[in-house]
Amino acid sequence: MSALLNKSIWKSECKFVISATSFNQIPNNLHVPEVAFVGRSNVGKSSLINALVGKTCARVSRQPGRTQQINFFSLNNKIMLVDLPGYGYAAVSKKTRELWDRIILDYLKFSPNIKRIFLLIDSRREIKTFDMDVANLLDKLGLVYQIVLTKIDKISNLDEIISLKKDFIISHSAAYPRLICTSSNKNIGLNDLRSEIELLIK
Ligand SMILES: Nc1nc2c(ncn2[C@@H]2O[C@H](COP(=O)(O)OP(=O)(O)OP(=O)(O)O)[C@@H](O)[C@H]2O)c(=O)[nH]1
Ligand SMILES: [Mg+2]
Repeated sequence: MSALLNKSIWKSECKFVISATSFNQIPNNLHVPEVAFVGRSNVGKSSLINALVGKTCARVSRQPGRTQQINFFSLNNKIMLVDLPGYGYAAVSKKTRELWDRIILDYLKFSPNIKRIFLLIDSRREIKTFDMDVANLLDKLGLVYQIVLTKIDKISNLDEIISLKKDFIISHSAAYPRLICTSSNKNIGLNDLRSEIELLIK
């Protein structure tokens, strides 16, 4: 069930603000609440941002490893949607993987404006070691994250999957209790996610 949506935010233009390949390239004067989309390569982070704003802001690809920087997109200067590179993509060099992991971790640890982290999990896949590592780190840092299932148009056993993911949520102290199930392709769960984001805007 979604709360009332403040449609004006979602009707406003989604503006690309900046792309950063390291934490110190991120300007420290943004002062807008941020929501970050984190997850394995190819899980659907960029697609979900595009679906939320109703246009192609973020680059999407069938090949994992599409997003290679942190990209900031602003909605009416009220909220920043932050698209991160994916983790766990084996087909890039160790050096590149380490670079992406570093920028993801630095951003999560040091960004002052993060209001919520959406930890995306492909509904067809189990929660993997990398996801666990991120969740454990966020628990340790006390940063609230919310599990978002992606690509639910691809599955037929949603109830079973929800129940497994709920066990994961219960066992993680910083995991926000509400699970959101989405499909960017079929526009499922987008209003649920939009209303969560709206609650974070002052
Ligand atoms: N069926 C289906 N496919 C999706 C959905 N969301 C994304 N995809 C597909 O999954 C692939 C990866 O999507 P991206 O949005 O680029 O994934 P990403 O997490 O940003 O990937 P990286 O930038 O490489 O980390 C693309 O081929 C998308 O079309 C969805 O809801 N349903
Ligand atoms: Mg991407």
